[in-house]
Amino acid sequence: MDNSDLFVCIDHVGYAVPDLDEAIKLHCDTFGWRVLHRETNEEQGVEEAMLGTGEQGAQNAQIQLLAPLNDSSTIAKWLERNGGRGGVQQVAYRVEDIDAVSATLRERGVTLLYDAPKIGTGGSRIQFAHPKSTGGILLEIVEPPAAAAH
Ligand code: CMX
Repeated sequence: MDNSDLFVCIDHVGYAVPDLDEAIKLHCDTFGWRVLHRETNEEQGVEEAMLGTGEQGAQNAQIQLLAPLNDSSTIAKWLERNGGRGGVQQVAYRVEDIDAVSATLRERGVTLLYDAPKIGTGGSRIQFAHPKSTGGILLEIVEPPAAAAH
């Protein structure tokens, strides 16, 4: 796969937050984002909201607010490690073909967390690269559902 075919754009930046409603209020009332989508993802252990700007909504880069569903959530662990305060937990790159991109990254020595993509926000397909193989950033790779990609 050529480098120019790997990533489409930054899909979203994920913020770990202790309280989803409080975070929504801050980012919408103060910074002018709006909620595009809200859901609970039991498998990922998160309650989340995707925020967007402008008329284009999900076609623009988004912010993902991630609150822990329970104490064993990845987000609970992240918050604990960071003194209970919120912050940037991940950056997500949008791709058109997550299977091809995952194969290319594996060939290049990147450690991906899952054998096969899992289901993320709004039915997207997601994979993560471990921060130890990305220079310290938890990198999500996201293939949006077909209708949202175009
Ligand atoms: N960003 C950067 N570094 C991180 C990190 C993050 N979000 N989370 C952990 N790390 C670092 C730790 O600081 C630690 O570094 P040191 O060893 O230098 O201290 C190291 O990674 C720990 O790695 P680990 O023991 O393998 O794993 P953890 O239990 O800390 O979990 C990770 C890390 C990436 C495996 C876990 O967060 C994970 O599985 N993430 C993917 C799933 C996820 O984030 N789900 C929630 C979002 C869902 C969604 O986006 O839809």
